[in-house]
Amino acid sequence: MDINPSRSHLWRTGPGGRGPVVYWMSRDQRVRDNWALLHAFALSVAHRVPLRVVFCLADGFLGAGLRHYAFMLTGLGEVAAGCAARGIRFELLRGDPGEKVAEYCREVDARAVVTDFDPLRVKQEWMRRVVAAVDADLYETDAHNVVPCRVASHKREYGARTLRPRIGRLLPEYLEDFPEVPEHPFAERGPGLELDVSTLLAGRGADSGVPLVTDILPGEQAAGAALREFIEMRLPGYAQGRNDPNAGMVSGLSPYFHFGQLAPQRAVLSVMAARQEVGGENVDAFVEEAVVRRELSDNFCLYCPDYDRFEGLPDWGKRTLAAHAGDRREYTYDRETFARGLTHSGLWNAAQAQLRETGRMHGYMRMYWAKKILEWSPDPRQALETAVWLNDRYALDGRDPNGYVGVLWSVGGLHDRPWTERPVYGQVRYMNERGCRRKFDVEAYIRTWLPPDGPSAGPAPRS
Ligand code: FO1
Repeated sequence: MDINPSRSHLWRTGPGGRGPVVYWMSRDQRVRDNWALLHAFALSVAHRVPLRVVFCLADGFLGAGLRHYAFMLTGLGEVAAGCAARGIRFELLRGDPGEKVAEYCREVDARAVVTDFDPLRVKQEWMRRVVAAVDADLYETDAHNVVPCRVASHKREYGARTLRPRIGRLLPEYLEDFPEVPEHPFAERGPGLELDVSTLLAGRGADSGVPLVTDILPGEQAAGAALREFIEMRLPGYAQGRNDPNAGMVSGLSPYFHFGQLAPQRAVLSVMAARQEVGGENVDAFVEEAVVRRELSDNFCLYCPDYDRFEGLPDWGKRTLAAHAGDRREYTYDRETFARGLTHSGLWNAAQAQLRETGRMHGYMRMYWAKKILEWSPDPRQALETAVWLNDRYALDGRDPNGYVGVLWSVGGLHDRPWTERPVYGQVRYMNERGCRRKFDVEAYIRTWLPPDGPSAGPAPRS
């Protein structure tokens, strides 16, 4: 089982102990198609020791709520079973990962440690603390990107235009199929760890304003089924239908990508295999989203620590928004009003209802939704904070590089270019309801998400 070594970054070397190799799972919460797990598996076999998989449950991860933990923990239950079936022990730790994972590695006298790559500040900080505390080799393996983020570019890229050719050149080397994870030769038997999801969730405050998501199933199996369903039903019209929120032509895969229950690389391999049936333009459109756009998001978050703040905007975006910060706003709302969908716009309130009720929103609507927050907030800095807060609170795939970049693109022109100057937006690309009406049946969308007899607004959120 040879894993391309350039998928891993060796953060430290050390003698290591006489215990197992530890894979500290965090972003890529799956057994199959996981380069970090495969790398740890290969290391453990080479050292003739068992493999352990640990996940540390951090309380209050960036404000995540019951909706997110329920989806994630159910998926982890499947990971625990998948590990046990291969003679690999899965352990669930709780608390501050920077401390608990280091403690665990010392307790089991880890031979070496592998963790998966995640560009978010909090994750990089956790990893640095484990690197400092554990005297063993520690590898960070990029299991999320097809072309490893640290290989694709060593600096913040200006946009898709500058990253795309670099990805294109490297794709043939990295877009390979995954080896299966076999039974471990140094298997550890014992009672498989049963994740008691309901007990684990009981500890969290139920949040009336953010209902559980029930219309999609979490976990690796469900993710595989969602991918097959997408390829059969929606990929054939993907390139066209991508901008029609009523057509439902979304891949619907982003929650599975976010929690690592599906590898973007698996999705790309499967979509490319269907090229004959579904047509090249649809495959290319999907690859652009799942590879170029997604890797550009990781690139931005890795090389720009202000990825979720006004400071992270391109200079032209900051300048133009500041120049128009004093423009008169026709409407201004605070974030509770936005959260409850109580603006003057039925279309915007419908989009917020879709996000609040389902934890997902169509890509095209997300752009319109965020841009109106810019237009109807007192100032651009508050607009950005509101959009990030709403997205992290309600979107199943919030707290993700893709989400932060999407918001900064919409509100401040990140990875976009200057457009015709206008009030409030300055040269940030403008979108409005009339543009939506040209693209899709707005009335149908509003009827779907704001049914005349349904509740007009969600309950007041506890901020
Ligand atoms: N990663 C962890 O290692 N431990 C957690 O407890 C954890 C909770 C969590 C809750 C919501 C959410 O959206 C993400 C969460 N993550 C957690 C991180 C997640 O796995 C991804 O790594 C990042 O959010 C995407 O970069």
